[in-house]
Amino acid sequence: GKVRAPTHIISTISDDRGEEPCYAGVPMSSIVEQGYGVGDVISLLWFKRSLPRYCTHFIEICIMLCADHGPCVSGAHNTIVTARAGKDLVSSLVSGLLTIGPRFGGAIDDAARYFKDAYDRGLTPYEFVESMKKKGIRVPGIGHRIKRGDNRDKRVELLQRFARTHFPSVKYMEYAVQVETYTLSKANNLVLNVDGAIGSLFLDLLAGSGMFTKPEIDEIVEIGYLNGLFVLARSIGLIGHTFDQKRLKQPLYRHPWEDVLYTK
Ligand code: Q5B
Repeated sequence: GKVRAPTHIISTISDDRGEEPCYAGVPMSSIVEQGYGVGDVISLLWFKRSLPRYCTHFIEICIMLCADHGPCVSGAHNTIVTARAGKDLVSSLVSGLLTIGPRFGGAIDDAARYFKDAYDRGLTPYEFVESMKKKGIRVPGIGHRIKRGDNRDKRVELLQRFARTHFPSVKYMEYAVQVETYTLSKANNLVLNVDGAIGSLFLDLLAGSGMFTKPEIDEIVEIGYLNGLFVLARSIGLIGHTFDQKRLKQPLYRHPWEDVLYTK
């Protein structure tokens, strides 16, 4: 019979060998002609399936509202400094992207992991938060540099409103809100932030849509897909900041001496 030489790469998400590229088996002509959006393309290439419209709409809302948060956040600051050093688009972009991590924008996966574990084990918010404190771990998805209990993050409210209207269940989000109620009783800056809102709501999307088996959900949470949403979204803003600095012909950035505490 036929003997197939062993391959060096296995790929399951896309195929460009035919007349047109296919994403998870869906040809590009269907994607264009049937009016697919970015949320549908993410569903195909990340999750290898078409998701219901409310899910793809939710993904698109996450992308839109994480696209930028002004010039002062870590990522935009790095991108601006890099662009002003005369570097190219890709260098400026990755310089900003490299700041995304556990403190800034990259807490979505850990928020999902910890909220899921705590909810599934039936921990009360008090037990969850205090157990994290004992371990010396900050609760991912909680806390913000400028948002407060009396100045909530509008993005979080928008996500919550959408999910309460369109999702079959928001049990993980409601748990995250209960955690926030407890953390806010400790300090006014310990709000549910955008990472925590997306992390908890994506758990609800995975569990409530009926599109994923339990082992698939566990694998998605374990591998950590969700920081990808912030990385993808914020790239839009970081590219914008690069163009902005170049358009403004901004000179090399040098931080002012007055803003440094020189000490021994
Ligand atoms: N404390 C975000 O901290 C921040 C605590 C906590 C328990 C917590 C912090 C944190 C978890 C990671 C997370 C995503 C570093 C944030 C984002 C995107 C963004 C950004 C933008 C955008 C802020 C003061 C006291 C201390 C701490 C305690 C703080 N957080 N305790 N669990 N989670 N969160 N990141 O203000 O007793 O005085 O020692 O790590 O979810 O990145 O817009 O800027 O779109 O770009 O620096 O929105 O919360 O506060 O470090 O001075 O802490 O609160 O232990 O207690 P801060 P600190 P104590 S969204």
